[in-house]
Amino acid sequence: MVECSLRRRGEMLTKGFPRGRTLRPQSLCLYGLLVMSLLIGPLLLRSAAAERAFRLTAARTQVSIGSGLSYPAWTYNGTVPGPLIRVNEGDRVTITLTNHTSDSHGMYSHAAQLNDERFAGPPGAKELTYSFVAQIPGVFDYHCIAEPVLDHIAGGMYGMMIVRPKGGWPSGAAHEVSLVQAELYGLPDNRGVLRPDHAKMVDGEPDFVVFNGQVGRYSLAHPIAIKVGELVRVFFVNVGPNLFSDFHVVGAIFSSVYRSGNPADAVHDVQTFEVGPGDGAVFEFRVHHPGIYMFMDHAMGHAYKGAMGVFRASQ
Ligand SMILES: [Cu+2]
Repeated sequence: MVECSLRRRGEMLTKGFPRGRTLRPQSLCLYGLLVMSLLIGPLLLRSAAAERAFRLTAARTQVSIGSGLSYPAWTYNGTVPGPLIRVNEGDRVTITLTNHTSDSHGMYSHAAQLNDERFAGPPGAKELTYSFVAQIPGVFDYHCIAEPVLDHIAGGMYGMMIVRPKGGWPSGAAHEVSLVQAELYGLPDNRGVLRPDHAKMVDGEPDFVVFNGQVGRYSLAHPIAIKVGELVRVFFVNVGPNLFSDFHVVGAIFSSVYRSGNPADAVHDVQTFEVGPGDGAVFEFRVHHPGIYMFMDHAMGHAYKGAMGVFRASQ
């Protein structure tokens, strides 16, 4: 069928060729393919965006924050942060949240431009679904939007969504790392279990500030391995819920920082960069010598409460 239709197309095209030139059947097929690709190529490019579906489950989970401490978290899929979600610019993204707990929960992706009741669903609903087109590239916060939102974010219902730009990141391939900064409010009891403290949340006075859910997750004993000279790309989100973060790597200067993770909003040769609660950034850098490179929230009180870690660079 395909061959016949191509031959017919080729025969029609021969009428337009100069006198004295003939086309063999193989040539007709090639010209047919060329014309078809010219006609439908743009359509294929436009439809290259994918349908991406993600299913999350809200749960009450006792999670470890390291150092023998734990707390009763609200989670997506049982982890804090929730799962890292990666899509491409232009993708249609469908989020489905299942909630079998007795609490209300929702899921708001900052990458979605929709009216906000879509993200919480009707009271008592056991399943929430919405779709959006990821129109803007970047690194985005997602979090629960059920009231009190402050407690739900501080309770662990947050994560990162990366929307990769069309055509990829301007600097090309890199060693990619994702870091989510968050605060924990409440001191541990004699069993090491944190008791969430709403008053401290309102006052913005956390007891712990963590990367990827744990105090000391990337300590000297558990560094992130990198190579001298390789491009390192850090996807960073500060989910707060209250504190600003001043992200810094000791001994490195960021060759590029993309505000909100969008390459259209880039600054270069930056020592420290502020990321407010509910915002994100992409940081790129290289180190020039082997050894230890600390990364931190340079507001030192935050670092002392846990917002610090270590890259270990080798040749
Ligand atoms: Cu929630």
